[in-house]
Formats: sequence, C-alpha cells, structure tokens
Amino acid sequence: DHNNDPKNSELFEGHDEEQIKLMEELCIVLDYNDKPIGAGTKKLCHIMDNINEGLLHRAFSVFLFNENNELLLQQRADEKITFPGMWTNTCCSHPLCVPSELGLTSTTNSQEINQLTNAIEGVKKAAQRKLDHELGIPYSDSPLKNFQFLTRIHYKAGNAGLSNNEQSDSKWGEHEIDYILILKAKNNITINANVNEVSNYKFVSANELKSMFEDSSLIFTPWFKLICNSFLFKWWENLSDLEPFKDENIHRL
Ligand code: DMA
Ligand code: MN
Repeated sequence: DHNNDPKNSELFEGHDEEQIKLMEELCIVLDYNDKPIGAGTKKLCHIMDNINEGLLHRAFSVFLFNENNELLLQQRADEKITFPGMWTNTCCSHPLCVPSELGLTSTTNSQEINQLTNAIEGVKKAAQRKLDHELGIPYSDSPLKNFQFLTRIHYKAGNAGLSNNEQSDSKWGEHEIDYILILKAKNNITINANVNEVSNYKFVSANELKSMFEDSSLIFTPWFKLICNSFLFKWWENLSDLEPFKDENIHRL
C-alpha cells in the first residue's frame, strides 16, 4: 500500500509550476512482470519512500539517430524536479494510464494473444507525444512505424545516489520497467526544444559521447549511464541490423 502522499506545499517548495502540474499525470503501475496493476500519479511513483516499498511503473527511453548515425542527446532543464541539468538520451518519459498508451485500442483485438505487442504500441504513441512536447519534433518526423522496440530494462535509481550533484534531492527517484525504442531518422529532423524541459541538445558520435564521459563538469542521468555501460554501444555498432538485439526479456540492471 503506497499511502505516502506528502503535502504538495512541502514537497514541491521552490519547484517550477509547469513541472509541478505534470506531476498529476497518471503513470501505469506495474507488477514485477510488467503487468499493469493500476494507475499512480507521477508524483507518487517518483517518491523514494514509495519506491523503497516496491512501487514500480512503466517508462520508455528513445534513442534517436540521424543519417550519420549520431545520437541526439538532451540536457534536462533546471526546472525538472527529478534529475535536473543532467545529460541524457534523446527523450524519456512514461506512457499514461489511458487506453491508447496502454495499447488497448488495437484493432486486431490481440490483447489476450500478446500483451507485450500491445504495450509496445502504446509506448510508441507516448514516445511520439513526448518527442513533440520536449523537443518540438513533429509527428511527421516520428512515424510510429519507424520506431524499433529492442528490449525492456528494469532499474531503480535515487537522485541522491549521485555524487557531485549539487541539486541532488533524496526525496525523488526512479523505479521503472523502461521500454527501449530506437528511431533512425530518414530525413532532417525538425527540432524546436521546449525550454521548460530541455536546456540544451546535441548530436554526438560514439567517440564524442565517450569524451563527454571524461568531462567531469558534465553529469549524466543514472539510467543513461546504466544503458551505456550495458547495451548502447553494441546497438550503436549495429544500427543497420538491430534484429539480433530484440528480445522479450526484462533485463534487471
Ligand atoms: C522518465 O523520464 C523516464 C525514464 C526512462 C527515466 P522523465 O523524468 O524525463 O519523464 P518526464 O519527461 O515525463 O518528466
Ligand atoms: Mn519514471
């Protein structure tokens, strides 16, 4: 039972109004096997006390590559309540607990046949919505059919676990089953970053990213670090054929 629901006045003190409002979004609460078991506000799902009691939700991470196989990185805005100012992959967020993003509107009525297929469809719609919201990437530059789902990663991270993060805030964390989506651009991508979400962005080669890791003035999100240390560079070397990297497993990192 996740009844730890501290008063907004204390919890959000000093935070950005627009980002506080987004904490009312309804995330998909999961059991250990990625089965939806309810809805929880973004606020409740990211409170470390609830996470420590096991509260888990669904998320996605988009890795967008341009025609030169460079990865689009973003730096999270200082306004973000969780992990502000950190560099990370192209776009991350949560599918909402609504039929379209749960993947329950499929015309093939295959809910019983393959729940994962439906969940992936829902997550792709959420990814399209957030690429537009955070980076101003129009839906026409992110057609659903161009997303490739690779795998799922289960991880837990606290804001406070990070050294040299002055804005670290132990109240907040992440505990997610994260759907990995690759988007290979087939044309020049239009970007119009939302400054409330993204303070900077940059296309990088694998070597450029590795040198960013050497720069101690840059801070990276824990999930991006985990994915870089486990899978990213293998995917990056094989962008033309990602089939061997697709699986139905949940990798517990
Ligand atoms: C949450 O991302 C998702 C992952 C994979 C960490 P986020 O904090 O950027 O979500 P939002 O953009 O909705 O605030
Ligand atoms: Mn989350």
